[in-house]
Amino acid sequence: MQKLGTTLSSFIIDEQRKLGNKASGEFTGLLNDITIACKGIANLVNMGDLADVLGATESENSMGDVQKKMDLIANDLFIDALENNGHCAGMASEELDEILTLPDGKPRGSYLVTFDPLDGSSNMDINMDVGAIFSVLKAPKGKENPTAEDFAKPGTEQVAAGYCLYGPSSMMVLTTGSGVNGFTLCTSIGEFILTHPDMKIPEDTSEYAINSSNQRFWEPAVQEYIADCIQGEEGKLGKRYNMRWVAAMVGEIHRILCRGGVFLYPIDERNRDVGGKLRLLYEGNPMAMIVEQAGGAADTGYGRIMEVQPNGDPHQRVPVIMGSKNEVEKILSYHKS
Ligand code: AFP
Repeated sequence: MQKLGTTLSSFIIDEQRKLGNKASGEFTGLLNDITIACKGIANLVNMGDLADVLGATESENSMGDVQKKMDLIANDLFIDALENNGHCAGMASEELDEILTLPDGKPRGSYLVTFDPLDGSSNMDINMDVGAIFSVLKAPKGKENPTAEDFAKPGTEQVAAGYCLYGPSSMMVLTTGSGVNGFTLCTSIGEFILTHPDMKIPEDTSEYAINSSNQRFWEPAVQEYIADCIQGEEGKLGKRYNMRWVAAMVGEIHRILCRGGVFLYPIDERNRDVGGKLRLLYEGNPMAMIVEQAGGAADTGYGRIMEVQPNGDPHQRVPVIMGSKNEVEKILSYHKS
């Protein structure tokens, strides 16, 4: 008998059942909304110039990044999918200055969603990997319009996190707190199908990812670790390392989930005043939850990312060192010494 495989929605329903959750269907519905947004984005990313979605706009986001056409389209698709079905009560997006509450009259749900709708969007114009990252938090009960304060929860309070990688194939990778599973989009039937069950990051690695052009700004700990990696067999780490840089965090973390590695965007002299480069609520925390759930580690260099107490700014930044557990620990030992 021909089989369709396990679809993302049937997987989520089954997982909720196993956890004994008295499913109202709302959480499943919320993840379904996110999935629909990602399918819409995947379709346009895949069409590229044929859909007239390449290139920049004249606007900038709150961080001063020039917004690409596809940044804004992906952001609209997330909002459209999330604001109509009564599963979500508010959103925070890389592309929105402030928290987004729902228009009057729209049903409010029990969840808050933060997202970077198109991570690595400068890769769009060169037909390279991009992705979406999202995190789900519980909404405060009985509050019509959640505020920034309601989003200011440490990563340990996330109820789900995931990313969708738009690469040679589109893949949704998801955790609801009991492991990490990967689903590949079958474009013929328009469904994400379970292809990578129970993803685990190898504990050891000899592959790292860092933007080396920032070397002169790094702290001594990172300078020393990378110098030792470059020394290879002759250095203190005693083995040859390989370096990869996709320039989209989704791509780096996906590679690490598939074959191990470490990804660093550390605090440095250029970004120290703002606290790092990547954003805590929709990049650092969701990726940290995925990496930890897959057996890896995720740290700022000075503590676990998911334990950073947010300051109420939805665009707060955080230093990131994450990936294979033993290698992250090695990097942390450079910070300690
Ligand atoms: P965009 O989403 O603004 O393209 O940024 C991507 C990103 O936040 C992250 O995904 C990359 O790891 C990092 O920036 C790349 O930054 P640089 O190559 O500029 O150092």
